[in-house]
Amino acid sequence: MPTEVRSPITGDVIGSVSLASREAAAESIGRAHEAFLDWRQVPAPRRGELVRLLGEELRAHKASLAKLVTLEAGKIVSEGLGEVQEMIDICTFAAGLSRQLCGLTIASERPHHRMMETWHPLGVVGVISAFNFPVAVWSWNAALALVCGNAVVWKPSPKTPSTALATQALFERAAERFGGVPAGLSTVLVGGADLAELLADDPRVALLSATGSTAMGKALAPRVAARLGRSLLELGGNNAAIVCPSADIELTVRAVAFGAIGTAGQRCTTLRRLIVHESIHDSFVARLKKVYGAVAVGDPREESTLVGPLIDGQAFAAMQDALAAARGSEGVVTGGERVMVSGCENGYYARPALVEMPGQTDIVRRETFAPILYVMKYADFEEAIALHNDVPQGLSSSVFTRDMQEAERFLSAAGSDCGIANVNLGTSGAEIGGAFGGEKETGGGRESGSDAWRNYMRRATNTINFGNDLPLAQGVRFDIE
Ligand code: UN1
Repeated sequence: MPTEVRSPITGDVIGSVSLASREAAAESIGRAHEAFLDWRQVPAPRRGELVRLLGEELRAHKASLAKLVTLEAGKIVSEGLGEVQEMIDICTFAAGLSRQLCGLTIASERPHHRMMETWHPLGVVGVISAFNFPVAVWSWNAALALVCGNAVVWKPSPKTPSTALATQALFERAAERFGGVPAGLSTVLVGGADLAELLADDPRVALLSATGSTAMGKALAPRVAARLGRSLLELGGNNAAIVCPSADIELTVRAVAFGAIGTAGQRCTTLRRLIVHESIHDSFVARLKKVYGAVAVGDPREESTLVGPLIDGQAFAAMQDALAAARGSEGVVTGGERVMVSGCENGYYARPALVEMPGQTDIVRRETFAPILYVMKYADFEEAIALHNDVPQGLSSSVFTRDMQEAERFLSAAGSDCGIANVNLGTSGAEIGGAFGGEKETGGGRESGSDAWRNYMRRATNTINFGNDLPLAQGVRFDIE
């Protein structure tokens, strides 16, 4: 069944793609499982070679894939390129990692015994990704999953299927150059929630890695759990920054602008709450208002544009609802109105909104996937941290300060409760080298760098006896003679 693809830039239909039926999806999972059975026996560094080749294809086609990201997700040119760069970076990382999938060697309490850990491939990895990072999120999962010896079945957002199909085509080129890649090692299934549920329910999907809203995670995770499968969740954020009296104001303004306005507020790491010390609050807000009033909203293909469109009319309506709720709780809203862009009249463009809030009301505690920044005041640093943590989500966070004590307190066990905590930089735009993800309703998953690869493997503990006796652990005696 074909479905229309629209560009958020103009709201126009730019193509159509076929939706995968449930039967076809189940068949793809089956083929992926068959592919896994072969792929797991290919030496990991050789698997890394496939991912290195994928990185080469991405490098060669960076500009055109980025253009497609711009067209389909509405990202500005530089952010579209940045998204593909993240893909290239994770391929480089994963190719190196393919020679470092190592476990521990552990001292045994028994004489002439040795213990060690071996990491084995896991199985089929299901990847569900969102419209806002239509291809990078797949690559964080797929690059690691593939070097770890797994097969990948990808259900991209139905709002951005073309970028997924283009990425799959690049994968196939890399596979062809590699030679002998088992059929079905990586597949794309275009479809909606029914296919996500199918991936969640199928016991052949060893790991389901899902990126998107908390509501989506809450719907899928229990299904995976019901079959005692594994899930890796990267869900909603409600990221905040604390701006302290000693902060470098110019640096902070730039960081806040990129964090809150960049990607039209449609990153899971977007800065959504700002907690500013009362002594600098008014001057800081005045400075921000100037930026908000001047920032270029428009066609993301134009070099001067910094804020492109929202993904669709629904996103714009959700933004307006949130602003109405904020006004209803005595919030003072600057911006937030629709911007009509010539030639793009059916696109939904909005001026980013700055909302001065008297406190952290219900609407502030919710994630609205739009460029809305709620600003609140604080007097005492501990109070700021409490406010910071008093939301259901726990993805990314920042403190802006030159005071070492404040910085360290923010990073300490009693500080930010997020998976990402930064000092003097924004909440968004993380590098692939670190583990990416967050706590609480963000879902607890970690993707991308550091040791996130372990999510994509199963651990075996091995004990080897190289002696002639059979000593038992814990000194247990069991003499049968
Ligand atoms: C997302 O929005 O789903 O840290 C991920 C960032 C990007 C990833 C965002 N590297 O903003």
